[in-house]
Amino acid sequence: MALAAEELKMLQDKAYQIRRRIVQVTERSGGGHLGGSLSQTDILVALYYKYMNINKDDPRWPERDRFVLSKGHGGLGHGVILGDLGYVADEDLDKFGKTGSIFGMHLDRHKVPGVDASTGSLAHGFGIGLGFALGARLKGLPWHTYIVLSDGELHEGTIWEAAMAGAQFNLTNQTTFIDRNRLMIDGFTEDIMKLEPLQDKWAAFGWNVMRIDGHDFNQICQATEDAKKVTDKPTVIICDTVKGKGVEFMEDERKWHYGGLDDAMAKDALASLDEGKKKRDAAEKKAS
Ligand SMILES: Cc1ncc(C[n+]2csc(CCOP(=O)(O)OP(=O)(O)O)c2C)c(N)n1
Repeated sequence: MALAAEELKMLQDKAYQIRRRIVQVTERSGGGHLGGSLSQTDILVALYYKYMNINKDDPRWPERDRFVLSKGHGGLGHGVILGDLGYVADEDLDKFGKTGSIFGMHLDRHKVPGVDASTGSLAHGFGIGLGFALGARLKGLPWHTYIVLSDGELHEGTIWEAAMAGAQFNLTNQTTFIDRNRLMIDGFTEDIMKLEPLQDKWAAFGWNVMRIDGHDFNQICQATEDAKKVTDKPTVIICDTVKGKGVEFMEDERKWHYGGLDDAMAKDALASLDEGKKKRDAAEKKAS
């Protein structure tokens, strides 16, 4: 499936705007988890702007699709999307992480409208998300649950306990995405604790596994739709991504897991994002 050109451009432009805002919020707030917020952006944009059945005027609408950012430190990027959709005010976002703000580094479902699960202690969000899926099944309700994991989280045993439960209960009314950016806080996953072959591990735990480029909207959307057609196993989509995606000097750099930006660095980061967009627009023009 190839997305229509207009829709593809809408998603790409949205991801560009979200990444710009991630940089701006970080500059204003003093610091944030930039690398992982930038790597997860395209996955979240596809879900929030194409797939999720939600209502910003009624954030707790009982039948809404559920979203769990199990990699809770990506709350910066998640918060920016909630701001863009109108769940939270711009002024609140600009106080991200500050004392008295509704935004801590990890989003709190009791403070930030639109957040279904408070996460941050890695790996626990996965079980919460699978619980939402099981809850929908038991109650006969239609919501679909979307869960986003980081690769670093997969080092936690809790993930694999939950994975077994997901297969046991055949939770096909959820889709799990892994932001496979290969980097953690202190280095590459494969240097610290090997995860590959990751597809084989998930398959052995009874899951339907797909592996895609997590920055290619055609692939993200195709996989999201294919996942819903699978009825005999729960699906996990391993998304190969780049930590710091879009800001050249942050890409694949461990030190940008968390950081602050002064005025000059923020300008450089925005210029890098603008340059990427210019190149993409030029390539699109040439192709059309
Ligand atoms: C249970 C738990 N242990 C440790 C941490 C501290 N911590 C925050 S982020 C992180 C690793 C981040 O790497 P990864 O999970 O791969 O995230 P990404 O690269 O997507 O940002 C760690 C260890 C935590 N939040 N929770």
